[in-house]
Amino acid sequence: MDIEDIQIYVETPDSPRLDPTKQMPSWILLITFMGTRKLSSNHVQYFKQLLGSESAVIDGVSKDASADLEAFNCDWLRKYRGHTKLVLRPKSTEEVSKIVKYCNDNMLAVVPQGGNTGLVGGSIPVFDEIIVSTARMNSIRSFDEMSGILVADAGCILEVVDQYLAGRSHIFPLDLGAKGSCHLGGNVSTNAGGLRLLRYGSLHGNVLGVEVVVPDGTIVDELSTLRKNNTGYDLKQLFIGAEGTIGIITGVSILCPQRPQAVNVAYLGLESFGKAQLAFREAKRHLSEILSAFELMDGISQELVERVAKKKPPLEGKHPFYCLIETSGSNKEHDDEKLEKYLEFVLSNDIISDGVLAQDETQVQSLWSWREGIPECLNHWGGVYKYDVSIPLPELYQLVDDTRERLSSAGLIGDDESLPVVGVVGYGHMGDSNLHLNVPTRRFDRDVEKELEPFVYEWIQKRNGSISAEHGLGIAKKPFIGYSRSRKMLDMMKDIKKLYDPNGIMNPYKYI
Ligand code: FAD
Ligand code: 2HG
Ligand code: ZN
Repeated sequence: MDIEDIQIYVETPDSPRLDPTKQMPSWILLITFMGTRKLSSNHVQYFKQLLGSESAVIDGVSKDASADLEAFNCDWLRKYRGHTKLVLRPKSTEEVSKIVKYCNDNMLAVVPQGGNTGLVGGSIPVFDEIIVSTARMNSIRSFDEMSGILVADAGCILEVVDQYLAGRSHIFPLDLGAKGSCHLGGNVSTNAGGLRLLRYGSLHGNVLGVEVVVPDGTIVDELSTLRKNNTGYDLKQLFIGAEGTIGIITGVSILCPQRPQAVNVAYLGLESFGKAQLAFREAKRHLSEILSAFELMDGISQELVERVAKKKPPLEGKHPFYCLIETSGSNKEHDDEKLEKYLEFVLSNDIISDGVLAQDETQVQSLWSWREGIPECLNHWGGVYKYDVSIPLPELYQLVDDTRERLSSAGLIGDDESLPVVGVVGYGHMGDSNLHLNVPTRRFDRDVEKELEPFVYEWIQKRNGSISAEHGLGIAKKPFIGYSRSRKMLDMMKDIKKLYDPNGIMNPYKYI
């Protein structure tokens, strides 16, 4: 895309609102002008004194620190680039509070950043906003083995916490491919869904409390460890999925289930999406309480993983669709028997064409890698257009077929290096009716984008689906929220933002 193709629309409090449900070029950059100020060396001096240690401040204002700032200014998809000149890495909630208060008093814009694995550009500054990273706030505060309630700093890495819990026979109720880097605060702020939502439910149910620094610097300590508390509005829910727009989460309290003693994984080959739906229906019937994941991968997703990761596929032949089923329970014999009966049933009734069952932990991990490894493998070429949608199950895959048809008719897909699109791929959390439509490309390309948007969003709107099932809005989906939410809901969201962040310093230009 050329720079002159980018249309910048500056949204001020008085300007007419763009209607995202009307056809609008997606390369428009929507900027809400908040009137925040520019960073000076005096400001940096204040933060250095406040945080003391050298490693707590990456200062690109008084010197060239571009190499150190690079990882904070660029997202996982290599699609969004910020221009921050200052990264602050506080160690405590009190430090976060003082930073935020100072920023609010001085009208300095802030972007909270956890593991920077978000997929909608939410963790990257649009201009030179200050990044407040939670990386040094990484202590587990308490864990009660009786109730399974964990209280931890927002900067704890998900996988580290899960390992801690494994040593205490518990499991974190969220698991996702980015677990080695993402932070609990980022997980809660994006209301991440992940691979086992089917079993453990959403963070809206599992998070019991949050500690948050709101934009005026006040520390709101709502780190409840109660499962039940019906005393008034449940305000913590506002911060779950708020993507850093009304405060910085500094601590979370969360209910963690007992770790299952028996885990089985099966990887199935199927001839159609219709059969995948039957396999899912039968999985619920045969496996009911032990079913912990039901994931869908189409044939092309697995071919691309094979091509990029250069490994031998789990099944001999090629199949149009694959499903990964996981069971988690407390009695190996009982679970094995149930799963074997299920596999017998789906094979003998021609629902699946082939299947393999993991025999040990290494094979469990290996089968999961064919599902979890998809996003990384698709990132192998120039870039990926990503749509994370929720639509009723019967039509879930139709979106992939229709998108493929559209891009083929436009002559944009192929093995020829001159064509932009490598393929149109569908996979996701079938058990939650959540599809990931991914279009890996050799380069971000305006012709591809014109075919995809608003086509995909209109397709979803017609089916009353959601344009963002689990990844959030960030900057990528902000202009399109109107496809899934009514004007009234948008107005109420804007009222909340104005109420808690009247100066507009928290993660500006994004979300709503
Ligand atoms: P970041 O990327 O740093 O930030 C995400 C957003 O939250 C930003 O808007 C940021 O400003 C805000 N934020 C971060 N920390 C805080 C805080 N402490 N307080 C307030 N706001 C904060 N997502 C899913 O839902 N399901 C998946 O299965 C899934 N799989 C993934 C697999 C891969 C390989 C990758 C790269 C990403 C995946 N994601 C998935 C997306 C991403 O990992 C999640 O959204 C994750 O929860 C983000 O956590 P983070 O710490 O990296 O947050
Ligand atoms: C997953 O389920 C993640 O693997 C990432 O949500 C999906 O990259 C994507 O589109
Ligand atoms: Zn996902």
